[in-house]
Amino acid sequence: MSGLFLTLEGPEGAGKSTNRDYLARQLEAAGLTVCLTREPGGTPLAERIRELLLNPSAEPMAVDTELLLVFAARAQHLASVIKPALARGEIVLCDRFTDATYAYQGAGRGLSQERIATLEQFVQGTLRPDITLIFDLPIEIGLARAAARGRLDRFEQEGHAFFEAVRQCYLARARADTARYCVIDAARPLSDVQQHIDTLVPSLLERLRG
Ligand code: Z5A
Repeated sequence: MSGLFLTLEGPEGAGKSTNRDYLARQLEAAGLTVCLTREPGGTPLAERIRELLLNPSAEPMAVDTELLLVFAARAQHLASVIKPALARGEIVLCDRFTDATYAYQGAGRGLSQERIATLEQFVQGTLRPDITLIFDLPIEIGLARAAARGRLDRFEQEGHAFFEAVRQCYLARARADTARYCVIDAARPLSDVQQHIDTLVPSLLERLRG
């Protein structure tokens, strides 16, 4: 794989999608080919699984079902989009990936990290993101941003403790591997966040070309 795999993570409303698009524009302006994608989803079949995961339904979804659907979508996404793009030497910018599984299904739903790690190994083999940007902010601010958009999805209907556990899981993962993770203060105004992103671009270019 000759490309670079970069993921964007963080709690609700942290600005991942906004800043993924901003970063893509910076990298494309520098002459790189960018593959923009997201999870759950990223392919027609995986987007159908996303609908199952996000849309509230009358039948409560078992936690193991949720976990397996997340990894089923990921297997499809890896095979159809991520691995081919990396093989072409592109930079893949993915809005959420397996860190979200550790945060939401692990810390949020209470599934063991070992069970998630087993599926991670099964679906991904040795493939891991090269770089993960964590957009961190107090959950009240993120939820207010998400709520301003209107109807809440199945995850956004969870309570404060769920989202705090998600946030703390992301921060703990970042502390455990400072080479891969970069934590960005996403509570600041968008222009400040994007200035921070600008400072990361030269090192991303160096890693891709070097
Ligand atoms: N999920 C899971 O459980 N397990 C997994 O393994 C994976 C995912 C991969 C995906 O939903 C859900 O799937 C997610 C976890 C679960 N949970 N939820 N909900 P999603 O993709 O619809 O939602 P999201 O990933 O949480 O993204 P989001 O809520 O759309 O937020 P965002 O992408 O981080 O933010 P945004 O859309 O860029 O910005 C939100 C608003 O804030 C928007 O109006 C912006 O203009 C504004 N914004 C952004 N930055 C700023 C700043 N700095 N200041 C002020 N306003 C800002």
